Amino acid sequence: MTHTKPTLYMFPASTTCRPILLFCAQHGIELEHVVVNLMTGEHMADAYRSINPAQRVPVLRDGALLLTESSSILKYLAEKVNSPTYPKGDPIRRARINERMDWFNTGFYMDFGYNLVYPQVLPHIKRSDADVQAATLELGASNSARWLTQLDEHWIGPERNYVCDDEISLADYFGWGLVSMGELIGQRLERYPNVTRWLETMNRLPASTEVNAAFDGWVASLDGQSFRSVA
Ligand SMILES: N[C@@H](CCC(=O)N[C@@H](CS)C(=O)NCC(=O)O)C(=O)O
Repeated sequence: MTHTKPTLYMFPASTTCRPILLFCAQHGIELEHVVVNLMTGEHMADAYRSINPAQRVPVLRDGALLLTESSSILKYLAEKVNSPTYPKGDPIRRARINERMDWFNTGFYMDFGYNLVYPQVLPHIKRSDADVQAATLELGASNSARWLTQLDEHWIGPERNYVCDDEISLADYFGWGLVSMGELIGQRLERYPNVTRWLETMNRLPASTEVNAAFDGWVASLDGQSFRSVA
């Protein structure tokens, strides 16, 4: 444990950085921010490759520790401040939180993020062939419908406030970033009332408006464009 502030290499509007920024703001964790501009390709430069060979944000530097993967960063920070959102001494609740974070990180993010939202809003991820782009979006949209249905009916359901139970957990912070990225493509969520209710709860966290400022600006800049979304 160090006494200097950890440094977060991040892009403020990023899906995987916003959960960390929100978690830290809600827990009073101070970070030094180093902005890596994804829009100008700073993450592809040699200087950044030496920090993260995967050339993605976020990365956390805390003393000798250089940590990639947003899910791992959230867990590390939660451990450090002994947060009840990732409770020590409750292996069953932790297992549940890990399960839902893995679910968001693998199936949901791959389809909703990399096969549906990103190819439409990030030029370097858009497929150069129009047919391949259309097929990618089709796959992303149809698989995302299944993931959103599972989140709505099975993980949250009509009875729970959050994705694991009635207490906020790391899985909620993480999932909030991933699901809310749908705003970039104007994703409507009326068909998923429990997801809608949960997102509203997360968006009421005191720090969420400030954390979302850059993201909201990005959403506003895309207003009026037509995108493929989950039907
Ligand atoms: N598995 C990684 C994924 C990180 C990720 O997808 N980062 C995006 C921003 S939200 C990124 O850096 N994208 C750059 C690119 O794809 O070129 C994590 O969870 O940290």
